[in-house]
Amino acid sequence: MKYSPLQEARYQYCPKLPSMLRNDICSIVAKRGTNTESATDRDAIRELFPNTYGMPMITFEQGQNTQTFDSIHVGVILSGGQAPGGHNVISGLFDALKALNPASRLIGFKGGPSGILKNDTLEITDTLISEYRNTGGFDIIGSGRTKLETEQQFETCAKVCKQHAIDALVIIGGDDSNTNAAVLAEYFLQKKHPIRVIGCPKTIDGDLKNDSIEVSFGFDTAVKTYSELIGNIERDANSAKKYWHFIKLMGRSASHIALECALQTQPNICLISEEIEQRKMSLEQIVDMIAAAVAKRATLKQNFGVVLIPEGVIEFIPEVKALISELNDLLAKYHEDYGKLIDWESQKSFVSSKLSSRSSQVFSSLPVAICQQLLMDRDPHGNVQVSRIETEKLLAEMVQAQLTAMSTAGTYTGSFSTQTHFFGYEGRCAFPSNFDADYCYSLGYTAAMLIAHGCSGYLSSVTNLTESADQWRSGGVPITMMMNMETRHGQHKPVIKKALVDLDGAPFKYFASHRDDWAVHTSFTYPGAIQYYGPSEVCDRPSITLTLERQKRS
Ligand code: FBP
Repeated sequence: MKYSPLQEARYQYCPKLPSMLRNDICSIVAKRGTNTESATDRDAIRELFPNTYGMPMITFEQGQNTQTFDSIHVGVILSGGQAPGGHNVISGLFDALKALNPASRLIGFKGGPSGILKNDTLEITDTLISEYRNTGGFDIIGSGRTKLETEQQFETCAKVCKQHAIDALVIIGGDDSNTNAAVLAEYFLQKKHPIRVIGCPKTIDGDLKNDSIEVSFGFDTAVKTYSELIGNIERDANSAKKYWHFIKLMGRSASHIALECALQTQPNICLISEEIEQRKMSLEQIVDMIAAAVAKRATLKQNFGVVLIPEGVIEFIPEVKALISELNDLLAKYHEDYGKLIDWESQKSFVSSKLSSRSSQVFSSLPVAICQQLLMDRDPHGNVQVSRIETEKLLAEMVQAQLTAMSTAGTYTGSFSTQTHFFGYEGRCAFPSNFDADYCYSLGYTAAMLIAHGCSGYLSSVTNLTESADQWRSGGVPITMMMNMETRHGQHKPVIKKALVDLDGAPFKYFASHRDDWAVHTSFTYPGAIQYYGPSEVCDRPSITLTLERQKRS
């Protein structure tokens, strides 16, 4: 096969490990801290996780370790959406397992969690992994969104692991997949299945973070990829001076991606869903706010600009949130009846007749395409697939209508033409930035160390990430420590708390203190492409969000 020159060059890249992990693997000791507690709902979570609740934090340190490591058989699963760096988690895991004992084996389950249920495997060998080092994507074994959550599934997992003599499973996933990893670890201990379970924090959305997990992997590369594209669009807008660009950005519920891209590119407007919810802003108010900025720039003869829109914003607008919640119930309850309706008119009147009068009003005020997108199939967690809702088009159309009204009223004179974009899939499989390549390799390496030291129910953790990689710290965080109880599908369940944008946090505050200026005066910045070679301050820099968050703490 012929590879691109960059791919060839990236094969040669040696990911940086924390200096402590570069020691002879047998001279690393696991230091156990004091016992931990979950953030909230302690009694309920302790009761659900009698074997794994309260375990101590683990930190790897250099020390005298006379232990010899037996060969270990590990199974690995990639779960959920792609995120740059997944292949490096697997390479770090592979290299550490071989360093611990060359007879160790790594078995990949293909196509995500369903791979273990179907016993669909692929052994990771030196030759295979060498094709994937430092590359984007999850194509080495594939990924999927099947949830491992029932006792029957857990028993199948145990059976399949036994068949392959697997001692430990590594689940690379987001908050839901790692919640399931914790439940599986607890189940295996309760049933005395000798299989350890370790999680790795993945998602471009950046919403799996807390005091012990500074960032999920993939976020860094994804935001840098989108920021390059946004910067290019800003430069085009500033050159042609004729379009307002409405850009929707992936990220599911949280606005971390939109916020980071705003910090990197200084657009005229960036909506932050968490703020919209807090301020209870209606769709009309959001449209008014954007139209006011457009009108203000028109007075300066700047009939162009850039608006960033987090993909989940629609769910944070109170009246649409209420509508979505009613639609969720309605589609669950009348699934069969609704499925029999074939044309839009009958679907629309069926849905409208079942909604409350307020939601019915909101539903009929939305363009047909948006109504249809709101009615599409839910994801396996029962959520609306926000990546499929064209909020960027909705807002562009509504702002256009508002400006027409303002023009008639004589409060706006300008020209308004729009272009709409959605950036999401473009960033999920990019070549990982040096930061993600190093971070992921270290996470995989750490996962192997946790397994070798007998841990189960832990999330691999690498911290101190705003320092150079040699100063990073490596260890494990008990997953139960990150949990709280939430109602999901009408049931009270333990889940890892999703981290939304903190409106009191340094990244949002920085953005909020500059946005009024950015809205009116063209202040675009052009980050350019991710740099893989060159000075460290250009190639290894972490995201602005991470830097601002950590500055506050240090
Ligand atoms: P994960 O939470 O599994 O990491 O996936 C994140 C994400 O990229 C979201 O930002 C997006 O809304 C969703 O996946 C899209 O899902 P799909 O790949 O199924 O279209």
